[in-house]
Amino acid sequence: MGYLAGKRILILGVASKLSIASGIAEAMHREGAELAFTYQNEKLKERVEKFAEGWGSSLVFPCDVCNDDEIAALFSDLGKHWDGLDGVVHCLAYAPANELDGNYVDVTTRQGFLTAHEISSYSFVALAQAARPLMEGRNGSLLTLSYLGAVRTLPNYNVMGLAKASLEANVRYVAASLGPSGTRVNAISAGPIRTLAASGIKSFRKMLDYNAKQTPLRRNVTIEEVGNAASFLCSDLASGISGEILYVDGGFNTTAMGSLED
Ligand code: NAD
Ligand code: 0WE
Repeated sequence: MGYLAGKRILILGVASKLSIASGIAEAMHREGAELAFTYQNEKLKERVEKFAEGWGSSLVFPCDVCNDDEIAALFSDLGKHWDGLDGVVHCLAYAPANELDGNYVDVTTRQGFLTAHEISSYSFVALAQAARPLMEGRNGSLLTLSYLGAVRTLPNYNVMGLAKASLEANVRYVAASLGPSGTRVNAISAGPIRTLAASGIKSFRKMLDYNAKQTPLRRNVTIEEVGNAASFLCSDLASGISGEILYVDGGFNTTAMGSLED
């Protein structure tokens, strides 16, 4: 029996088979979880429904996290199928493309800053709030995805770095808030992975190559590896872990100079 048998988990952020959310769904399905999914907009609906079917699920709901009504409807509809919820996986982020290309001080705008923080950080506490009634008294957990740009600078990540810093603080505050009712709250800080969100980024290939060379494991991580860590964190095996940022990055964050070889 898998270590997520009997757990009901909602996953937000599947957009393609390359999505980190898809790696998480695959691992959680393997470990016996019952899954539900959301899609951001109508364009993604059928695709997400097809993926969901592959993971044994017909529970697929719309949810653009910018929309309060869609967040409310998501949990009210989910509640018609499930009498409780053991996990929510928040696997989404967005900043307007012009914010992620160029010198930070040159390219940052008020609206870009607000959008990045709204979608990439605020949405996490909004979902925690809306999920609370279904999660009450089940020792469940919330999980989100961060990146090292939250705590170190790198070219072009720009305002997304600030939004991830906010998201990581959000993890700690939501953990403090929901801990007394038994809910754990964590993040995985993943190394760079080629996904749809990454394919829009200039020089991403170069970054992946640099990263692999400078990482203790001398390679990049996969969505399968992130999926396994996510399954662990949402399982009872992680019952003592909350407010944590777990790096799944081959050790990259632990080095100041990874390698002198070229
Ligand atoms: P992805 O493009 O596959 O997924 C991003 C998801 O965000 C998509 O499903 C998209 O629909 C969703 N989204 C964007 N705006 C939304 C909104 N307003 N409402 C609802 N959903 C919205 O890319 P990914 O790389 O799998 O990204 C998932 C998470 O992983 C993000 O938080 C990202 O920051 C994080 N992350 C990615 C990497 C990487 O290198 N790919 C590394 C570390 C962390
Ligand atoms: O968090 C991310 C990517 C998030 C992201 C990606 C896009 C591309 C398309 C947010 N918003 C958008 N907006 C778009 O229009 N990562 C950790 C992957 C990533 O993105 C980078 C990186 C890395 C790594 C951007 C610049 C530099 C490095």
